[in-house]
Amino acid sequence: MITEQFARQIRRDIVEMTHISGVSHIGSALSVADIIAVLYNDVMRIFPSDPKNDKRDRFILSKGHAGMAVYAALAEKGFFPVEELVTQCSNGSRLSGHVSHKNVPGVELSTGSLGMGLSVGTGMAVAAKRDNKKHRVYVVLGDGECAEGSVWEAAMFAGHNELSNLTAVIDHNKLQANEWCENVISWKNIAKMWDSFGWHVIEVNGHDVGMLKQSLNFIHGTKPICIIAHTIKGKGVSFMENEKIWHHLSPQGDDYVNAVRELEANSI
Ligand SMILES: Cc1ncc(C[n+]2csc(CCOP(=O)(O)OP(=O)(O)O)c2C)c(N)n1
Repeated sequence: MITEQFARQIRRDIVEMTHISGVSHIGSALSVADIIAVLYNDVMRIFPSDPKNDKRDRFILSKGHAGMAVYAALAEKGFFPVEELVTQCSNGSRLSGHVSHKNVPGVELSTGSLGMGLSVGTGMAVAAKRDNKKHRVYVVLGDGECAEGSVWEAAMFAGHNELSNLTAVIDHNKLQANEWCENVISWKNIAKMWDSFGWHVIEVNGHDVGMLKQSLNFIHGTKPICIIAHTIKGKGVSFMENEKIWHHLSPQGDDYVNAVRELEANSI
């Protein structure tokens, strides 16, 4: 499947999951859909029928509330049945609202409490380096999440230890929950901050599949990579784009019908 089509299918699955569960974070998941699509389709080494294969690249969604995007990618790649996606967030389902590794093949780490993923990712990267293993570690963070102090402890550790096998992607949609990031804690210069912590920084359009592919495949000789992906929260469903309310609203009635119509009209 070409990556644009894969991303569209991930978005379609996200709309379905949030519609059926009545639970949301749909804007957050749509925001990161292209990044997840490129990682799983073009970049990471994955083994859907042998998910714990030691050669696999490691992926952590630190903004765990957008877990539907990861569940969709894993199911579409064959880690578990696609039919199971609609159970997400229902009683007894292994697919919880915030992404969980418990009994879910392909998920490395349960997240949801923001600020945790990069610390675990740096641990995985330092372990791989010491054992001379060749896999890479990818961590996706929210921009609001970057206000957590633990992110910067991990960033400093990774820079100091020259973890060149680690890539962090900041889903820079400029929104967090109910407010614009700049009205909560503003980034004077987010790229310079990562650079000053010893990372190689790349800024890209986080919905441009070609640019994402190129930057996610980039490896620096000594530095960890930080990709600042400029994104739009709610991307792909026009009336959800840049609208704070779609952080927590789930699509019902006409909203659901119109979201599906838009995604199917634009399908490749
Ligand atoms: C430690 C912690 N504090 C607060 C929350 C509640 N919360 C869930 S999502 C969110 C906003 C996150 O914003 P951002 O990282 O920018 O992600 P996005 O806008 O893409 O959803 C917050 C504050 C949380 N999950 N964890």
